[in-house]
Amino acid sequence: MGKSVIMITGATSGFGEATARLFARNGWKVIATGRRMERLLELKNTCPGGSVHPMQIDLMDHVSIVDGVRDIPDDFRPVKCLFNNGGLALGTRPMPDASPKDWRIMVETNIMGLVHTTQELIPMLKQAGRGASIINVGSIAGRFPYPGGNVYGASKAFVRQFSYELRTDLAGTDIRVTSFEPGMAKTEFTKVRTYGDDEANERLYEGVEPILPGDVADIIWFLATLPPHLNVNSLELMPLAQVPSIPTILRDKQ
Ligand code: NDP
Ligand code: 8X3
Repeated sequence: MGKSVIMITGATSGFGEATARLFARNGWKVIATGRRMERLLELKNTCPGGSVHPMQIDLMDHVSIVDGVRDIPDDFRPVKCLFNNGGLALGTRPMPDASPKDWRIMVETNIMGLVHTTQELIPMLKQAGRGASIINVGSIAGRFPYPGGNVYGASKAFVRQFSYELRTDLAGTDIRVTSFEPGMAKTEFTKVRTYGDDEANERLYEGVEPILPGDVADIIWFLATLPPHLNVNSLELMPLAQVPSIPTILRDKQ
């Protein structure tokens, strides 16, 4: 039997990169995608030989997704696990000051990119048979609102609901679907959200022990290798230091 294959969106950094490295180390083949090809090549060159297929995809560009999937080499088929991880938040300003340009990028990436990638991969996941899975990255921001979360949080609420809808549409197939919803994690996420502010990134994680990319990789491994008759519908993960938020207006009255 050939090696199992995982396709990871957003494998150039953070959760995606750590997951790519873990799966490659453990004998899987990895289709690693993202916009930054130099990082994908670095990943390929530092993982076991032949384990990584780098694929330049912009999740905002449907055609690049279709072309990338079409060009998957035979020895990276069929894909058994799709890790829909690529995504971002842009901006921290509350409505109405937030930027419509940022909203569009978040919706195109976190929602449309994920949906298009999923549709392109379903035939191959069906072919992979028992044990196939789709793991979608939502966020605790899709459940618990916070000031400035607006469109980002809503895009992640979409991911959670879409995962449940997809699971329903795929009933009767071998494909499992999980909505994975992490909280505060130290990656490049906050740097991207603050338009490249390294200091803001460091400040946010000062004095807390956040989730680390390797923690997420371990959880994705657990999900992807569960016995094939099991489906984790959703998995919410926070660092111990973080709690589900309560509205400030109530907290101040306690
Ligand atoms: P990083 O910024 O470290 O990684 C984000 C990844 O997404 C990069 O590989 C980036 O690749 C990719 N990406 C972004 N936009 C696009 C695009 N248009 N096309 C293709 N790839 C894209 O952040 P994380 O690892 O933290 O983020 C991974 C996921 O986890 C995201 O969906 C995020 O919303 C979610 N999340 C993060 C949390 C956190 O606190 N860090 C908590 C909860 C959820 P490239 O730029 O090369 O294209
Ligand atoms: C990222 C988690 O709480 O920083 O999705 O928005 S949070």
